[in-house]
Amino acid sequence: MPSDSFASPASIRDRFASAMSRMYQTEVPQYGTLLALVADINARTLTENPTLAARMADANELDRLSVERHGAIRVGTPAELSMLARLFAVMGMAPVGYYDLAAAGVPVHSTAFRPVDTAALAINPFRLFTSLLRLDLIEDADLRERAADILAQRDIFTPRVRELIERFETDGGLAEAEADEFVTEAIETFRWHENATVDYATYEALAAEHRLIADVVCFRGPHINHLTPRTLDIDAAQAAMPEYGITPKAIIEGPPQRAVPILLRQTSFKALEESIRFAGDTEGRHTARFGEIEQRGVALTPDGRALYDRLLAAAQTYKSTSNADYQAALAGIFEEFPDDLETLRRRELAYFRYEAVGEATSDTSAPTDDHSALEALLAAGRIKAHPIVYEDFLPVSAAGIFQSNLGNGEAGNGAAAASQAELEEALGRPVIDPFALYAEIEAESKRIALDTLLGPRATAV
Ligand code: OOG
Ligand code: NI
Repeated sequence: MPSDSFASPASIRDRFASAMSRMYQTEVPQYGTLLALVADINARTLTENPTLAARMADANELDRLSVERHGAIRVGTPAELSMLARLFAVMGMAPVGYYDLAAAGVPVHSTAFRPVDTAALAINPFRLFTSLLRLDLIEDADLRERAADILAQRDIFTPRVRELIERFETDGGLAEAEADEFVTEAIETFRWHENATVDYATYEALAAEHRLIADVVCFRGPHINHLTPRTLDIDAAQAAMPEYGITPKAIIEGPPQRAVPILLRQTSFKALEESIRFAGDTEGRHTARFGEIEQRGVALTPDGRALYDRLLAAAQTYKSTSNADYQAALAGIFEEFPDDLETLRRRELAYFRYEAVGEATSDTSAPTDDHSALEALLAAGRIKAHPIVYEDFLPVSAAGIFQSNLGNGEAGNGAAAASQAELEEALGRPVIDPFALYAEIEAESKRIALDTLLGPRATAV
């Protein structure tokens, strides 16, 4: 089949993201309310802040604002993760980053499946935070085996989605009708089932070890546990939640409010208590599914990230206070972090995408080394620097989100060593280093901008 009759991975991802959103709104009506709240706040923020509206339009970021979402799922076995990696590849999503949550007492390690290049991100940046349960962290050997046996008996994929994934892999793509069918079949994996696969006693035993273990092991599949729209003002969204009948988690995770937002700020509403039917027809309750809001800022370089991690660690002792007190303490501590785009750029604390403005000129006075040429063209307004949006996650924030939905004080086994190699073995490939992706986007945009204005030159940076 000629490749131009294939549906593009980005368009399959786009259809999948909206199908997931529709399914989740039906499953968790409060998520629909959250979407309405975020849409209201974004509209108000853009009206009140025309500079932000203009900057986002200029960077081609307005269109994707309303489709911006991430979700999260948790799987039980390496084989499940391996098949998921193949399923996400159909939609142009690759595993980026490694997150060790065991350090925070959550017995999983994770990666994020997401599109990686600028064009794909601009169409639809949908990503899924995907965690693999670490059964090795269950101390009781009998319970560990029991969990492994239960997981070995389930198949979280429909037979048809397996066929379509194989078709994609052999043919190099899916035709339009197959792509639609793929989306319909793929979302089945993430659907909620109110019937547990185990009896109540087994559920209780696993939940006593860790609530997350029960959530992963006792159901037919990795139900989507939250979806997350992107807000332009998370403080306003957090404050407005009670008015919309939503109870927010205690504090907003991530950096404080700033003139130039960095990385990612997140808050969520508490997981719903849902009724579950256990084998043997016992009825019980389970909390797993919630809603989250994110506000994204500029991606940081390794230097910027080291500064962020140091300042955030200094703020942890204030976390038990109210959100207002915590945010005030955080803002004080983060005064050390430069808060204007130009300083962030010059000190190489954040990543930027460069764009040439206008046509090439035969300006022979242009400096020959790339660095000076770039600075001169920026100063002359002939090149623009757009902050690159952070597309990934933050381990400390993720731990806070997990914990707020598992009941507070769940400690677990914090001592286990991280094992990126194990996760990669299950994935069948290494995870992509997020810093390398941002650095590549920056370097490539710089080269194209300079070539456009000065013609291709011998490149010396
Ligand atoms: C994932 C929690 C992490 C985030 O946005 O940091 C997360 C989970 O609860 O499965 O989604
Ligand atoms: Ni999340």
